[in-house]
Amino acid sequence: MTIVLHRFPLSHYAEKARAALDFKGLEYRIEEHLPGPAQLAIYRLSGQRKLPVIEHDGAVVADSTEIALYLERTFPDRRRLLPEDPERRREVLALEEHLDDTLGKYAPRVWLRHALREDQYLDALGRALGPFGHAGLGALAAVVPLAEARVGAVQRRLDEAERAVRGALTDLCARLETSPYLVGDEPSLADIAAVSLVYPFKFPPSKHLFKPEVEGASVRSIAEDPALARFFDFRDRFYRDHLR
Ligand SMILES: N[C@@H](CCC(=O)N[C@@H](CS)C(=O)NCC(=O)O)C(=O)O
Repeated sequence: MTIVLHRFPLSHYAEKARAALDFKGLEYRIEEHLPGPAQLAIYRLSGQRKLPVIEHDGAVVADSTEIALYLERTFPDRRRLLPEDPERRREVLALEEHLDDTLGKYAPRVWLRHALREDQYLDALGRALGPFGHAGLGALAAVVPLAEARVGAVQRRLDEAERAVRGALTDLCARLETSPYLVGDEPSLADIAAVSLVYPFKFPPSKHLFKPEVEGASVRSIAEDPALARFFDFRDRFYRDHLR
C-alpha cells in the first residue's frame, strides 16, 4: 500500500521524513496541509497536531524520528538508515538527536531573522506561495526586524538560536573534513537529518518541492556563507546522489 506523507509545505521536519522515504526507495504520496484551524484534521488522524505524519497499511505515525525508525523496522530489506554495528548505530542516533535539538529547534528562528531581510529570496518564495503567502511574508518582514531592534528578549532569543545553528553547522563542516559522510563511510539517518533540517535556507534540487520554481532559492547569509560552504556543498551532492 502506498505510504501517505502529510506535511506543511515549508516544514523542515517534514522534509526529514520525506528524505527518509526517498532514501529507502519507497513509493509515497504527499498531502499538503496549512497550519491553523485545518490542523483539526491532523489531530483527528494522529491524536496530535504536528506534522509530519505518515499513514501506511493502517498505521499512523507522527514525528520525523519515529517515522524514520518505523520505516527502518517495516522495510528492513531496503537501504539501511542505521548501521548494523551497535556502536556506530548509537553514534548515528546521538547525532540525529543533537541535530533535532539544534537545527530542528532553532533553524526556524534563524530563518525568520535572515530570510526576511533578503529581498531576492522573499520574492522567490512569495511568488511560489501566491498572493496570500506573499502578503504574510511582507507582514513578517516588517514586524520581526522591528521587534528584534526594539525588544531585548526577542534579540536574545534570536542570538541564542543563531549560536546553536551556526555551532551545529560548523561542527558538521569539521566532520566532513575527515569523513565522506557524517558518521563513517556510509550515509545514514544522521546525514538525512542534517541535509533536510536546513531545508528553507536553500531549497534543494528535488522533484518533491511544494513548487518547483523555489529550487535553489537561498538565504544567502547562511547558505552562501563561505565558512559553511563545505556543509552546503555536501548537502547538494547528497540530494543529487541519494534523494529525489
Ligand atoms: N519532533 C517533531 C516536530 C514536528 C514539528 O514541530 N512540526 C512543526 C512544523 S515544522 C509543526 O507541525 N508545527 C505546527 C504546530 O506546532 O502546531 C518531528 O520531528 O516531526
